[in-house]
Amino acid sequence: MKILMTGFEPFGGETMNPAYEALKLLPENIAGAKIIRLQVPTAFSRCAPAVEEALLACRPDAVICVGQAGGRTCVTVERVAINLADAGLPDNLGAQPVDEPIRADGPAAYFSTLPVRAIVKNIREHGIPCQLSCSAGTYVCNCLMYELLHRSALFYPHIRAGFLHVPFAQEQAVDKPGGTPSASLATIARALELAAEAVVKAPRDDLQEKKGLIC
Ligand code: PCA
Repeated sequence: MKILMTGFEPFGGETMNPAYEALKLLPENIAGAKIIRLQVPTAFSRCAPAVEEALLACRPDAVICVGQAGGRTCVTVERVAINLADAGLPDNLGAQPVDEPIRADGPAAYFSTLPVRAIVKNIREHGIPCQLSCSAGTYVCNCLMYELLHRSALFYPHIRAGFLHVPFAQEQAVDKPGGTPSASLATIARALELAAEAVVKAPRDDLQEKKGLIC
């Protein structure tokens, strides 16, 4: 089994993105699965093509995309991506869509095809806080999740795909107001490792297949 794990470039004035920094700490092999890492541009127009290029080159069985959600208190597993781009700040190429559909002809939303509950359970059972999330936001992460699920629904239905958000790394919180939530890169990396392990071990019984929940 092969798992493609992606993390974004730094954005919004940050000098690091904990998503990709944590991925760099992961082993090459998790629970027997080969891990392929990819850094993705934090740009609405570039993120999905970059991941699709890697899909075609690596032919993974699953894709776990990861992004920074500054302000969140723990690792969160996203359940749904929505067909909306609404950026509170410009992306790394200066694009700042407002109230735009990601795909004018696309459905309103896609559910993650990763075993989201099994991921949360595995991370929590190893002593790391983790929660399900019902919103990946409306910025570049949601765009990548939506585009990935759209493309996989149409062209790569055998690939399980979804998204995790991670909090700021401790290094990023040093210069922010007291109380800004953060986690160590080692903890974030361990959570991502446990997420990959859950994907390897969980049977393929995701929401879409069980309940036909493609909206
Ligand atoms: N987080 C942003 C985009 C890139 C990233 O790591 C987001 O949540 O949309």
